[in-house]
Amino acid sequence: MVGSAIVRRLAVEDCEVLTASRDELDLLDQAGVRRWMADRRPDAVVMAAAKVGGILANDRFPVDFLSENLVVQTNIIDSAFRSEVTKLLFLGSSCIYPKLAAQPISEDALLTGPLEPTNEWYAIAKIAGLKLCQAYRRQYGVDYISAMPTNLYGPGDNFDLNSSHVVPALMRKAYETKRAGGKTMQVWGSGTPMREFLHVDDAADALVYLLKAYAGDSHVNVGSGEDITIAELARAIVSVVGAEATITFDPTKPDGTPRKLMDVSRLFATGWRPRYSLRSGLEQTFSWFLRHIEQGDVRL
Ligand code: GFB
Repeated sequence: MVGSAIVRRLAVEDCEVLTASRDELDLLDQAGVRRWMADRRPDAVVMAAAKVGGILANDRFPVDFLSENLVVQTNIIDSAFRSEVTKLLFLGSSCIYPKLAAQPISEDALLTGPLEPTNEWYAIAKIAGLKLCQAYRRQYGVDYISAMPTNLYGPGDNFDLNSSHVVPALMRKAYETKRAGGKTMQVWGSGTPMREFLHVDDAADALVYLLKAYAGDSHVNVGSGEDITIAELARAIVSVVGAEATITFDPTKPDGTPRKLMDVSRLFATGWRPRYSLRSGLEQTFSWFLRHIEQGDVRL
């Protein structure tokens, strides 16, 4: 989802975009990644590839989230350095911050407290990735930067109910409830956690901006600066989809972090702002979802 959005955004820049599809290159294969990088010799690398998933997948598959991300990111960052890439943008996640960090969470909150247990494996990998970029900068003087996006959603998202994040999951549930003429829609957890959402095309725009304009040691938060409860999000999605469903809550599923609103003042100080409101972003995503169900590339 993020890689495709960055490719769409880079289409209007004066650059040639090199991509590596899953069939073409296994990012877990160190020799393959080194070969790819040495053959292509890019001027800059954006590292959007990662093993990602929603709260349940993170909780159930800790080895995959920790180990695959450590291997993939180390392969790419190390190969980029060996091929004399001087600019690299590493993408992390807002879950790198302590579970109970003061809100909004500034970049300085990193490593000041214990992580949220459902996704600490993924968070540890992402912290290692941003530290590796800092280490390369410190030891070799290369301009490797990191951005920490908030919860992203949009075209190209994963709509599988067991592994997806909350926005695509609830969009699919609302759509299926409406289609079946159902009257209730189930939301995991208590509905009280708060989350900050950013449309992936806004995220891509911010990331390309950072790639062009930012060259600092610290990672930079990328978000919308606003958050809502999961119950409010569920109501917004039900309304966008046009389902007439009452929301019920499943307390057997985890809530995760109670709140993770990021302090985006560093990014906003540059003048950058998202273009989508949450409502317009959900509407855009839902029309993409409907189009792609028709085309058969989103399967329910
Ligand atoms: O999006 P989500 O899976 O990830 O869940 P996190 C956000 C909140 O939505 C949690 C609730 O409180 C979930 O319990 N939720 C309600 C649901 N209904 C659903 C549903 O049907 N599906 C899902 N998936 N959630 C992830 C991390 O945390 O955020 C990753 O696990 C990553 O590591 C990502 O950092 C950005 O926001 O809790």
